[in-house]
Amino acid sequence: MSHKIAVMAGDGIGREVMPEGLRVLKIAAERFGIALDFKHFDFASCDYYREHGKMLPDDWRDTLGGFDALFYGAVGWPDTVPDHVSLWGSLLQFRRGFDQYINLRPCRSMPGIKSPLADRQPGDIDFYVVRENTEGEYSSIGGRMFEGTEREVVIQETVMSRIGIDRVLKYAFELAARRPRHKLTSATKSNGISITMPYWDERVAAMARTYPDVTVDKFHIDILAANFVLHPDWFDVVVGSNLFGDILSDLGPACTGTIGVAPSANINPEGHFPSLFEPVHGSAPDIAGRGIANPIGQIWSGAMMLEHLGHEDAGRAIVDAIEAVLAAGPQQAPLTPDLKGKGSTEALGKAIAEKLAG
Ligand code: GGG
Repeated sequence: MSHKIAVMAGDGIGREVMPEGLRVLKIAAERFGIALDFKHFDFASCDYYREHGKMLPDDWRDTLGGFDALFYGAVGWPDTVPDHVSLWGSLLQFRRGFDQYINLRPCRSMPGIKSPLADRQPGDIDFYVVRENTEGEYSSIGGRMFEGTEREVVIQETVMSRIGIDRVLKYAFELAARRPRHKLTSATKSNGISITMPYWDERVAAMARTYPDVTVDKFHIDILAANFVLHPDWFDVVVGSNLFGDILSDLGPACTGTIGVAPSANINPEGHFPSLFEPVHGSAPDIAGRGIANPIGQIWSGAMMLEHLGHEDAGRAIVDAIEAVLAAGPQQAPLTPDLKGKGSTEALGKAIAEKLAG
């Protein structure tokens, strides 16, 4: 049976890293006898917006709903479309419309990548950020009053629901229970944000009673961010709200050396809707068009997609190939400049594909 994959490269370096993600997926498909049927779409990009005045066609839900997974690049081209318009018009529509309420973001030291944290060695950092992905601070509920006057006021609500919190906590606890250290850290800020965050803490305490084998700690987001830098080896599964999870899942990979390698999965665990796989990084207009973007975040996201589709062996083989190429170092492998190499996006993608092919 063939897996139907909708491919949307999006904007900026999304268009450069996507071909490498696909190159590696095709090799994995050949090697493991998996049938992948890719269909490309030009929407969810600022070019599409320029032409159509919107990021997505009106029937996007019907168009994409029948796919087994969505493979996305990056969104944002602020010269053309304000960032909040492009993000809300595309990625956030997918997350909400397809109830992808888990954003799973692994953060791991990789061979050959030097962490900017002085005494860290590869292997020290190995955790997951589980980000709530459909509500929280990303509500878009609010507005402006007295616009354009000196009395101008803006307000935006944070929305936290019991169902929304419990389902992401359940996923995070289950993940922690499966991992060797059985450890879960909750990111909060309940001293300053005095209504929603204490409620989050209450739900964590309630859920913890169901998982006696999981050790739970909670940190305020400010000191947690500091501890990501000072003690990244403390963490195993870190769960947080939409905004906190977003910030921590950039900071975590940055502590390993580059966010260019970081993948993510936007998951609808029940499988009622397609899940979406994308690198953590954005469209990076500052380096777009130069062919130097690191394709590993996209390639690793492809590995997560294969695992999600039931092909753990193929996903694992892709990550092994990534690690083998990284381990060779910038003298032997065409690593991109963020990895202290002089290689191009394409050369690095090809090196990983060749390693995978064996
Ligand atoms: N690769 C996905 C992408 O383009 N991300 C840009 C971004 O700003 N994402 C915000 C978010 O994940 O909420």
